[in-house]
Amino acid sequence: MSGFSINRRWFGRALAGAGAAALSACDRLNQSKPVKRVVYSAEGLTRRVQRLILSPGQLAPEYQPSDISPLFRPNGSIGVDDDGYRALAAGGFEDFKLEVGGLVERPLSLSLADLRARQTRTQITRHDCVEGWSCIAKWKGALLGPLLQEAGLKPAAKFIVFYCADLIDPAVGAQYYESIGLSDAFHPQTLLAYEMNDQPLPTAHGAPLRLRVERQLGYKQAKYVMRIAAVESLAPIRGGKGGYWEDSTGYEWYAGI
Ligand SMILES: Nc1nc2c(c(=O)[nH]1)N[C@H]1C(S)=C(S)[C@@H](COP(=O)(O)O)O[C@H]1N2
Ligand SMILES: [Mo]
Repeated sequence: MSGFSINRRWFGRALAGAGAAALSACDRLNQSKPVKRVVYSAEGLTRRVQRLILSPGQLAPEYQPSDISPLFRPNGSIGVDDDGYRALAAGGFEDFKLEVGGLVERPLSLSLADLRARQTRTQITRHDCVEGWSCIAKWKGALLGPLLQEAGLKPAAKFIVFYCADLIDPAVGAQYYESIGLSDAFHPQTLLAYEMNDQPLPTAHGAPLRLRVERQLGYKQAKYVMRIAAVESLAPIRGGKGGYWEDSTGYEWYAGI
């Protein structure tokens, strides 16, 4: 699949073939209430991040509860084959801690209760997989930007990396990972979601925590997120292309839709 690149036209064709139902949901597209500005204090934000926050760019369309897909297709890993993860799941993820580190002033270690106590957002959005299907769901989670501000990004930080619990390729022992730039990280619809359709995030969809980065394709929506790191460069990480699929098949790092 090298040389494979995603563009709108290709994606449109793929959808036309495989996702007619999803497209009709798309056609019914009704913009719900406008996205409220995320509350930031000026403190601890670099100039670069301040600019991103002031002009967040395009918002992803949001949908109505009646648009929610009755069956949201799980894709990629649908669970985690790991004793540590199973123990966390057995305890209802009460002992789960999201680690936020790398190029930050104050590393964080946050339980689900801690995340619920931060700035949260609920949104109904469409997930577009590169394989040509789409589903709509309601997501609730902690906004990523304010968490990064709380941790205090160092000026050198340019990317946020998401490390997942699942071994996507047991043959080579590769865990899933993904990364985004700061404009997506501080976008007002970028969440670490712990609820899907008003229920705790199901196992198949990434329990206990997944990324929702709504202007990007499905493979950027990292599930089973355990650790986040702010970094200056993606080059030293794994295959150097910023994500499992980017490294292994040449999917584009910037999967904007
Ligand atoms: N950790 C992890 N995240 C992942 C994947 C995966 O295999 N492992 N698959 C990706 C792909 S290709 C898609 S389309 C979506 C699927 O999300 P869903 O299972 O909620 O439909 O998750 C993405 N995030
Ligand atoms: Mo996907």
